Amino acid sequence: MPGIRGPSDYSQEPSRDPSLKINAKEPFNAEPPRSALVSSYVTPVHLFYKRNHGPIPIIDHIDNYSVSVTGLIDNPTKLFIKDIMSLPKYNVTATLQCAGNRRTAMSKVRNVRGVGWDVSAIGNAVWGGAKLADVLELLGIPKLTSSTGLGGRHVEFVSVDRCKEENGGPYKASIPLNQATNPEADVLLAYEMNGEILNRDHGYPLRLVVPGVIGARSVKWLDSINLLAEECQGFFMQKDYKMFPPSVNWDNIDWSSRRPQMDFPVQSAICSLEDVQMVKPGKVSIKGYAVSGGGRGIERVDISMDGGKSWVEASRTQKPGKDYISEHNSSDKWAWVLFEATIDVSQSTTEVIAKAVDSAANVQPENVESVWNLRGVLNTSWHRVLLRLGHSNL
Ligand SMILES: Nc1nc2c(c(=O)[nH]1)N[C@H]1C(S)=C(S)[C@@H](COP(=O)(O)O)O[C@H]1N2
Ligand SMILES: [Mo]
Repeated sequence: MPGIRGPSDYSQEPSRDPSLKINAKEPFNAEPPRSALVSSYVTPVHLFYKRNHGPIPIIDHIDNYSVSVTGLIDNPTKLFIKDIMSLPKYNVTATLQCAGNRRTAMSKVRNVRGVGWDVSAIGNAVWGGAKLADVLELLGIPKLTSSTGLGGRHVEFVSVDRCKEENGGPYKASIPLNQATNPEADVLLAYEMNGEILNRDHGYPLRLVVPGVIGARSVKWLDSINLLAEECQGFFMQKDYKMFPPSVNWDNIDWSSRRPQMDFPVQSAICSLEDVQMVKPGKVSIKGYAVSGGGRGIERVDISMDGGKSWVEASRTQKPGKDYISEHNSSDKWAWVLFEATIDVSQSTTEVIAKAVDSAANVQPENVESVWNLRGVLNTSWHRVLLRLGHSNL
């Protein structure tokens, strides 16, 4: 098959924006600077974080490219790009977030394993493609199905890439069939990002986008779709991206005791300031993002300057643009909110805290200690930045 490259052949990587902060070179893992992240509601493709576990596949000969559909389905078949493009096209604005976002801050409490990320392993894009529910219907599986006649209850997505964690095999993940066949879940087989053909880094020619769910389930470079009785047994579903309490360590870990992480929790971060930032006395603008998983929108974002004793509400800066609206446009419940507040700084040091509340009244946890876990996933603790008055300006 064209495009397959060994798990350590990095000779043909695409070129990337030089402003990205590289957290790992091979595989390529990079995030934009904080301030660039919140300068637009829709994250430009070149600034969108890139999270990989192997070399980027090369898939050309697009007319020959197909996704095989196998497993517990009556008519195993092959899907070509033209089959997917013949279905109604949807543009879904959805925020993709890596479960490892903000891991670096978690590892400062106690060391964790995984690529270090600041607060920008997240981005908001307009994904264009066919709804998975329509694709499965085309293959004979009706909408809102939880089990196929042959007992398929999970849909597995297997990639073209090759990863060390899978012993040189492809990246893969699965979602439950009832989510896959629910048109309201907005799961897409996407071939566009922000109105352009998907680029190589983000899954060209076809990727899965599972809105509201950790990025790890949005498999890039699709090779096959399999109907399974059980969830995918791949590394990233079974030996990674699970939720463990702070008491579990590498000696007592029991992977089988936990479920794979799916929906991400409520999250926010201040992006106009670094963790420790020199400022002039007077007005300081606070800008950032807030998002929640599972289609739960953001209710509000609170800002504190006294360790959480009192709070003021931030305002929403950017409303969804009209840029990519098509005839099948969906709502923005999967997308982040950008917020802004102006504070007055007079003390020599001030800690500024942001915390978001989602539509189900879920709130970010106060301390990173209470959510610490050995893999360093889902650090959603209150985001804190320390402002110091710059002496040269006094
Ligand atoms: N085939 C494949 N799909 C993948 C990955 C990967 O390494 N290989 N990484 C996953 C993870 S962990 C995340 S967070 C998102 C990142 O998507 P992006 O690089 O488009 O931002 O892709 C997911 N899909
Ligand atoms: Mo991720």
